[in-house]
Amino acid sequence: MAGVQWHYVLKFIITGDAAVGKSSLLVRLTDQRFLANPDPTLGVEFGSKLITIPEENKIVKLQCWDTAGTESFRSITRSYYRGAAGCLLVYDVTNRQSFLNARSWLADVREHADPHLTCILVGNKIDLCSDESSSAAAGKRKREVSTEEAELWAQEEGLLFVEASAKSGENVEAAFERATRNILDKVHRGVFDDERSPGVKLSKPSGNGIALDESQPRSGCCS
Ligand SMILES: Nc1nc2c(ncn2[C@@H]2O[C@H](COP(=O)(O)OP(=O)(O)OP(=O)(O)O)[C@@H](O)[C@H]2O)c(=O)[nH]1
Ligand SMILES: [Mg+2]
Repeated sequence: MAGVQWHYVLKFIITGDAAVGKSSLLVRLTDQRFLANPDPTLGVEFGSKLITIPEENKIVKLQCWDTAGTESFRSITRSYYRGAAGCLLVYDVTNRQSFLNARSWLADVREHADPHLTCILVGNKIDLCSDESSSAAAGKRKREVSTEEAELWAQEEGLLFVEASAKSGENVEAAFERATRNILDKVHRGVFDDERSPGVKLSKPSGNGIALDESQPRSGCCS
């Protein structure tokens, strides 16, 4: 893959209630770090990351729009859903209301994003309930959403599902990778394509400034 910057660019959105850890998941993905006191997102934030899908020998650039969970920004953030190929629908496993509210975030996504979008339900903050017996003593919150309940709802809605922690990093990259594999599978089956799907772009042999494999012929107006 020498010389190739990316084979696909995919647009992702990250949505869910305020304070469930959306920005923290994105910072973990892009910078491999955890901010204990991040600022709430005012509108949208952006992050991008190259990931490799080894079995396909492909480099994928994820362009991620991290949206505010605060209700007052909802009409602004909805406008960023358009054309997204992937969505991380995030709730906090220690906050049941954030799981219940995921239904209305999903309804919004389905109304405004590509109908073929791949959505992965992410139960964040599992570090807080890694050891339930000592969590009360340590002043930690207890789990309020079981893995089984969330998994069942995800199945009913046709969502992928994973539990993760932006704090420890557990399953964060894996969540994006699972969604990416699912999107690439849709690309191979023709569900998404470069022409019709604004959130999916394939590298082209010329004209867009992308460095290509040395073995590919180069084109140019003056050669
Ligand atoms: N223990 C723990 N805390 C987390 C985790 N992820 C985020 N937090 C904390 O949860 C709080 C909210 O995190 P944010 O990433 O700002 O949440 P958000 O979903 O982006 O919130 P908005 O931008 O307001 O919608 C912060 O105090 C984070 O440090 C996690 O995996 N574990
Ligand atoms: Mg945020």
